[in-house]
Order: sequence, then C-alpha cells, then structure tokens
Amino acid sequence: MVRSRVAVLSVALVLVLSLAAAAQEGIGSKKAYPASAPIVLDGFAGDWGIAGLEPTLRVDPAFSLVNAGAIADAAESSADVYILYDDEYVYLLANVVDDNVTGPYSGGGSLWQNSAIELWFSFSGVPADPAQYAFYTAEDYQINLVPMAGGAFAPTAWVYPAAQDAHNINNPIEIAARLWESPELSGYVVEARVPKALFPGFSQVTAGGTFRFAVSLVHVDAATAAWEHIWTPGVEYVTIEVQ
Ligand SMILES: [Ca+2]
Ligand SMILES: [Ca+2]
Repeated sequence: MVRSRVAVLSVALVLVLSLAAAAQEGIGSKKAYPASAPIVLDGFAGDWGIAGLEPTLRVDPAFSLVNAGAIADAAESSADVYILYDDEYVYLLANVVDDNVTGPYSGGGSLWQNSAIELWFSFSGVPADPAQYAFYTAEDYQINLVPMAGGAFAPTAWVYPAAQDAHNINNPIEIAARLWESPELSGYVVEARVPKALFPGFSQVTAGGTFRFAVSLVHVDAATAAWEHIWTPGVEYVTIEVQ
C-alpha cells in the first residue's frame, strides 16, 4: 500500500514538473553569449550577430505573468531580450512590441511609469525574488530602459532601487533607442551597455559564470491609460548561463 502511494505521488510529481517545464517553454535560451563583433549603440540590431539565436529571455502574454492590468496578446506588449558581453561591457538589447509607446514622465523616480523594459539582475544571490528590494545588496539591480521621457523621444537608463542611486550620476549606462512601426505592429528597439568596472557583480558575466535575471515590461494601455506589467519568468529569477 505504502509503495503504491509513493508511486502515485511520484507520478503526480512528474506531472507537476512537466507542467512547470511546459510553462517555461519558449521563454528563451537563458544564455548570454560573448559579442563576436563591436556593438554600436544606434537602435539597430544588425551588429549583434543574433540571426538564428534564441533570445536570452522572451516576454509574451502567452506564457509570461501579467501582474497588473490586462494584456491581450503579443501585439499589445511583448519583447525579445538579448545579452552579450566582452571584457569591458555587458550589452543589453530589447526588441519591444508595444501598441502604445509613451513616456510622459521624466526623472528617475517616475521613469518606471513610462513604457519601459525592466531588467532585473542578481549577482549576490541574496534577494529571493526581484521584488525584494529590502534584501538587495550592492550587486543587485533593477535597470529600466525607456525610449521616451518628458513626453519626447529621449532614451534613458535608470538604476533602481534608491540605494543604487549612485549609479545614476553621469549616466554610466549608455543607451540608444529607435521607435518603429510596421503595418500591423509598433514598438521600439533599445540597446545599452553596462560598464563592468563601475557595476559590482557584472564581472560575473564572463565565460562559465552564472547570474540570476528576470525581465518585465511596463505597458500603458492605449484605451484606458492603465499601467500594465508583465514578467518573465514571473516575480522570480531564472539562472542565466554565460557561454
Ligand atoms: Ca546597434
Ligand atoms: Ca491592456
């Protein structure tokens, strides 16, 4: 009897684990690669050499967690995020689909209310999830990249939480962006680079290293102006393996 109960439990556990695996399918390669050529920050991704490469993480309401508002489909809000690196920099690229790119706010304290891509890095391993600001060390970051600020096209990077404000002096994260439109979709591309020497922990982005990472998008609903938010994998980190 005991044995069969164990067997049933094992089958149930395997089922739960396969469902969890299925829920993660498509979220991306969870890998960061070395840059094979110089990256030029110009809003165009042709220099990234990523043709045929799966994104590091992908955000899509088909499998990501919408934890504020309602996001109907990938045409409303979704993104492909890539991470490359070399000895000096960690390079960040996001191709964001957004049907209402907007940025009325300026100033770091309110930039998170604009259309944004939010990149959550934990190099310390201390915070249990990216929302645990109280447990952030000097090696944990939220980096927001916005194409618009103050109501105009003004690509801006901002580091949170407030304990990391020293990283916002003189804008050490260089950024470029480009708004785009196709007949069916609209959105933006952002490229940025983080200087490893100025950001403790980023030196772990080197061959054989690992770090914890998550991505979220801020979307402002086109009809209601509601602030909406979607996460991959959720309000939690995934481990990225550096190639
Ligand atoms: Ca470029
Ligand atoms: Ca919506």
